[in-house]
Amino acid sequence: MTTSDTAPYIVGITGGSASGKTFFMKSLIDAFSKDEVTRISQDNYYRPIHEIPRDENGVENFDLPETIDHHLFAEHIAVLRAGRQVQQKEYTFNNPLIKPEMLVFEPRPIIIVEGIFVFYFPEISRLIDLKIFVDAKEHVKIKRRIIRDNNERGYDLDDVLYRWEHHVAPTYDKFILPLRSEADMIINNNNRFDTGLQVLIGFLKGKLAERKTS
Ligand code: UZR
Ligand code: MG
Repeated sequence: MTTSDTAPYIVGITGGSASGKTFFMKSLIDAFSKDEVTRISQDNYYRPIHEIPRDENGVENFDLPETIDHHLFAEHIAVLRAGRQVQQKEYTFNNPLIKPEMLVFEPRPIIIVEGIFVFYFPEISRLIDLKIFVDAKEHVKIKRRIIRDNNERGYDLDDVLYRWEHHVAPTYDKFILPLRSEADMIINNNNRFDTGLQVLIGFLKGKLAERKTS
């Protein structure tokens, strides 16, 4: 048996903001037992708010690659792949009502890495074994984003629309969409992704079975 037979299998999930990456990832994880999968999200690697660049109107732009501490993110993925645990403080989207927890990521046979820039940073992209792009139409994404940002992240409608036009959409065109062609699999998520999800679950179960017999 070589080391690569037992190294964790790294699945990278990307796609535009509010395309449903996190929900897809959670649905995928639900198909496995706890000791089989670990998820590690780019969200927890945002730099502190005072380091986030501001646009010409003085609004923080969280949609630039430099907002992410990608060296640390890549290092943590590599450590997991090497079979060791990592710890990282939870990112609470600058919501003062939430107290961040210390997250503990265990090395497990499948590691899911998720975020808008996981294909973009070469240091991260080269660690990914299977690349998945979650795709959705613009109007579907913006609707989801309005609902989510209001409910979970505490932004009002004007704020969401401003960020969409000035930050989210330009980033999608510049840094995310051009990498869709690198994906091994595209999951269309305009209303449901069940079939794509089942295909992926079957593939990953096969990978786990191979490990057990090798
Ligand atoms: P997903 N983001 C926030 O809304 N607040 C923060 O403190 C940090 C990030 C947003 C970010 C990006 N842009 O579009 C989105 N803004 O999180 C990425 N504004 O997360 O892929 O789950 O949509
Ligand atoms: Mg998300």
